[in-house]
Amino acid sequence: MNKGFIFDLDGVIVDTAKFHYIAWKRLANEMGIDFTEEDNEQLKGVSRVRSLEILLELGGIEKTEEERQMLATKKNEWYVELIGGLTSDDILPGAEDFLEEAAGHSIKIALGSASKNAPFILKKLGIDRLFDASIDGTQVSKAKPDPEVFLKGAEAMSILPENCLVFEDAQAGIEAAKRGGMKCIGIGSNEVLNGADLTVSGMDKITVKQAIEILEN
Ligand code: B16
Ligand code: MG
Repeated sequence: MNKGFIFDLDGVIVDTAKFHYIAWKRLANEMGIDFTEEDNEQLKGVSRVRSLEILLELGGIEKTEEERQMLATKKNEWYVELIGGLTSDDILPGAEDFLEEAAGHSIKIALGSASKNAPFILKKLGIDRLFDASIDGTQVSKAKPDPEVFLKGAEAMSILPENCLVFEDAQAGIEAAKRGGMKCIGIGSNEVLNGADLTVSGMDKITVKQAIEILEN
């Protein structure tokens, strides 16, 4: 059967969460909101607009639609500045080798990320060449746990959803994969992530052979 692997970006291939945190914290502090690293956990895998809503809820602050747009743009400008220095050294352990090996097994590879900056990040990391298809936050209207991003990824690779394996670090992403009828590898801690076919702490803790076995069983 033709197989496809679909990768989330932040938390699976690169740790951009730390840069999101710096930019959101700067914005929060400007508005007098206290924003901790623990609060930042709630924003992982969540869209930019929803992240801002969560931040405003934390601070008990209300803003008009126009003000929200302005704030989200401001945060993104800081964030883009921060990720401007990303290089291949920032790829998480094991991710690049895994991608290259999978391609060698004739497995199709897609990106399925909520980030509108995903194409820029892949370019900076120098791994855009390894993807057959890329679905990012600019191409979806429904956020994870809706399966839209992964279903579009499968479609773009011309692979049936049941023959796709998703790699995801956020609980909402695992749910999205399952709702889409796909197998899923959770990247992170077993204590936090539920419902994946297997959870490992990083891309260096799983082999392509193991991944294929999970997909085929
Ligand atoms: P942007 P992923 C997600 O990436 C991040 O985990 C999440 O924290 C962020 O808010 C979201 O992208 C949107 O990012 O502001 O760049 O469009 O995990 O889906 O790859
Ligand atoms: Mg993620």
